[in-house]
Amino acid sequence: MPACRICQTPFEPFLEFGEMPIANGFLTPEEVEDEYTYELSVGVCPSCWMVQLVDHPDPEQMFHDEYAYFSSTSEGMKRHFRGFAEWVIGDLLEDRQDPFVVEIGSNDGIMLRHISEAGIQHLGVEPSQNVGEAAVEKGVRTIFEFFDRGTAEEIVAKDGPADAILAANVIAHIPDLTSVLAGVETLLAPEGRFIFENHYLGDMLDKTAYDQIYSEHIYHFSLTSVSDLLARFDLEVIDVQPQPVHGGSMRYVVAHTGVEDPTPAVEQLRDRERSRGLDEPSTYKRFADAVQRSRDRLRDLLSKLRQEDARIVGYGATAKSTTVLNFCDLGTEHIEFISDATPAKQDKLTPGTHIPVKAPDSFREDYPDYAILFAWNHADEIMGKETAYTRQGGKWITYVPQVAVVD
Ligand code: DWN
Ligand code: SAH
Repeated sequence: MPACRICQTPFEPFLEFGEMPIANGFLTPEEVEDEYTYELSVGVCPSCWMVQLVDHPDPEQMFHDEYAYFSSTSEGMKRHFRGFAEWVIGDLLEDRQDPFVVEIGSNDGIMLRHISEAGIQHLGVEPSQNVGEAAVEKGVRTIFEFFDRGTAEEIVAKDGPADAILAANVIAHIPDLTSVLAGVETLLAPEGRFIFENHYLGDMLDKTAYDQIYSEHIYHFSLTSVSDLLARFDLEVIDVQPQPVHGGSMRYVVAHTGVEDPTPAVEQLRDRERSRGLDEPSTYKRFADAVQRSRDRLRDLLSKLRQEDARIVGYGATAKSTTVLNFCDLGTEHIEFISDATPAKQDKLTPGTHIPVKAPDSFREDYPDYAILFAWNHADEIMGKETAYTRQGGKWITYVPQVAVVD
């Protein structure tokens, strides 16, 4: 039986997806033969309630010099991270003399560019060289490393302690959280703040968003599990701020223990998590049943449309779509190609299912009958710019929170 990575309590998986490729492992036809796979399954620890993958690829197999996700591909995310940076500059660092900001997983500089433009001392820690180079071009000071205890010690020795450590959609990606939090404990100034945000477990369960479960998402955080984890260090959550991005995220504001009293929002969320049953195994069983139903409905809908000779394409070659496509066993017999604005994904094949990824021009030149929205978390932005498609009769298919056709 697997054991919890945080507290070593044995647990059983509640959902098994079978063999899966790396979620962002877009590949060329020549690479298909040697494609790497692993068994994707997820469980919840019955002691600290951390939801986690049983098995996962090594971080170096996922984050390297050809990482496919460039954060700045979405205008909505650019706005979100500008707002995040403005809050850090305006509120958090307001009274600090010559502050120093570190971001873990700074990607293409979507957030840190604003800290840099404000003339604030900063450092991005980013192991994926290609996306990190895009940040350097925006004036972001970057080191190409995986953040862990060792990296944190090197940063403190060279640059001193950090007034703010920022991390978006990355802490849940790092298997060895003990090393990460020991690093944060060391690097964070006595009065500093560690602010991280991630997709939120409560939203994932409520929306049956099982596509959030893939190779990079080793953990699915709740306040309950995060609090238990931080209590093992000199760290505690002092505020929680729900965010609408990525289908529902949570921002956790963390300080050294005892530095500041937690806001009432922390206790309120803790109560809500108890009443919504995040610490009850039956909650996860219900989610697993809902996932099976969602898969059957999506498969049935796409098969029916194909029998009617409808043309279906995908929109957004997301990491999330790798789980949906492989778990629902969807290939080119269902989906002709997937449109994506990321050059690094274009003219490649989707992991496992080998559906071609094409530039948005291919979508616009010959509209399909249906477009399945794999980037459902960017629905407003995408539907907003593809109104010509809808006007001429094109329909959207979504599957979160439920399988549906939208005019
Ligand atoms: O946690 C993670 C999040 C932050 O980003 C990472 N592990 C990997 C990645 O996950 P994802 O691929 O599911 O993220 P997105 O933001 O849902 O991906 C959107 C995809 O859709 C990108 O490939 C860009 C593309 N896109 C597009 O083609 N046209 C997006 C928009 C908004 C568009 O208009
Ligand atoms: N923060 C960005 C990027 C999220 S994708 C955003 O929210 O849009 C996850 C990023 O974390 C990738 O760029 C990946 O290379 C990076 N990453 C993965 N493991 C890491 C680690 N141990 N330390 C620092 N960055 C890491």
